[in-house]
Amino acid sequence: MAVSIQSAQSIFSNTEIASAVPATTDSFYKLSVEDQLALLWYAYTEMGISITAAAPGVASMALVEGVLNEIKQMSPDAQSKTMFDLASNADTTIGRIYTSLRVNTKLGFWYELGQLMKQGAVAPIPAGYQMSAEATKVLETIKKLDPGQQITVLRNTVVHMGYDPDFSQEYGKRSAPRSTPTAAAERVKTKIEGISELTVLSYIDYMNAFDFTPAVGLFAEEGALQPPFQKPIVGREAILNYMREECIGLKMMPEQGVSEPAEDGYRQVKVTGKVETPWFGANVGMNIAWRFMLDPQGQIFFVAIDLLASPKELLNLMRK
Ligand code: ECH
Repeated sequence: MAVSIQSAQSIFSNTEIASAVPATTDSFYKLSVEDQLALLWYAYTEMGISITAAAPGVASMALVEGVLNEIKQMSPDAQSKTMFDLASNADTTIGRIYTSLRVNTKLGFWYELGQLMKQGAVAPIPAGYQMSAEATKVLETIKKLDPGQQITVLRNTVVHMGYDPDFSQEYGKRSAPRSTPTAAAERVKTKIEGISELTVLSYIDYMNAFDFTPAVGLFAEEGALQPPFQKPIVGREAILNYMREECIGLKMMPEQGVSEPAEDGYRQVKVTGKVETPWFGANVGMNIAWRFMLDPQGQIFFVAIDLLASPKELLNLMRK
């Protein structure tokens, strides 16, 4: 059988991913919108991991200052309704603006709103609000997840708010802004125990320097990148767009890996380690696996990024 993106998806298939994340997200969406907002508030305030106030250079907040000011001027009821509308994907002006924002700006928007709620400048979740038994259960589940999984659930809910008339996860849809890569003198060369493939080492080095053009140059023309819990993003242009949107400020710390020949001159490489997001910095290290399929020319034909079920999985470098 020839190697295809579909067949590559199942390399190292014994990798245990954090399936609690999609499961919890599904049960979250079954709750009423009031419960969803209350749950997010409690999760956010009770999780005990602190968010880095100004994830620098990440959120262009100028874009949302206007909306935040508008919300501040509203009556408390209108403020609560605005949040309700965002969470229920209602077609409103703010919902449309929100949808047009970059992922990190959406996160920044809610971060600011959360601060304003804490200060009392924006209506908080009504004191004494009683969540349903079901919502309490979902909250308890979230509290038991490891921090990397908790912030993934939070992030997913924020990304899906707002009104999108033609909702799609396509990254080719609009182009993301370029960023400034780290200067050559400040870059560090990654070492990964068990890995000597230059493609893999260069991938991590370019990603850590936010130098996305050469990072994408490591992919085969029709290569694919599959983010956690998502479908593969196919083709260099779409991958570049995705990286510009999602990878600014990420710190990748691969630790160990294995590399083995696969069929037709391909090679499969699995690397495990930690990734930090600028929002939580060293407070949250996500346990990650990269499963690469390199083509006979050494280009990245496919790479899946998995959020691992537990730290124990970092040591699972077995084939299959
Ligand atoms: C309040 C109540 C009302 C409702 C809401 C509220 C506010 C919520 C707030 C939430 C903030 C959440 C945040 C979450 C950030 C999460 C970031 C994550 C990043 C993961 C990145 C990974 C990267 C992996 C990758 C690698 C590659 O090699 C290729 C690319 C890529 C409380 C007011 C809503 C404020 C800030 C989880 C795993 C390694 C795939 C990207």
